Amino acid sequence: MSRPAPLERAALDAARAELGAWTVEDGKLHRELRFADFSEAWGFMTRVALVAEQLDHHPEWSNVWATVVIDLVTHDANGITELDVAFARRVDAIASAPPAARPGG
Ligand code: H2B
Repeated sequence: MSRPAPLERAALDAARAELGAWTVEDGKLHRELRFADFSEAWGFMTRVALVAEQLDHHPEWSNVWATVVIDLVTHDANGITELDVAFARRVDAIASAPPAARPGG
């Protein structure tokens, strides 16, 4: 599949204005999310992982208990592309959805 080119400065500024929870760190879209506990953080990551497979676009991310840190960059393009912006929108939608019910909880 062909990959888009890195965003021009104006397009990147527009994306940052739209994606209020994200910053640009080290040439990557960056967001840190804090959940109530590990279970909610992991549930979120599971949903995001399914999107990553669906889009064939994968985050650099880490999890420490209730915190998830995400960095988005298109490795094939060596920069931030429309794919990263689209992925960030999906992350935001998942993050703002109510957490799933827990068995026994
Ligand atoms: N994810 C990200 N973030 N950047 C890529 O360049 C990328 C990817 N490339 N996921 C994909 C997989 C590529 O390796 C496969 C072969 O399509």
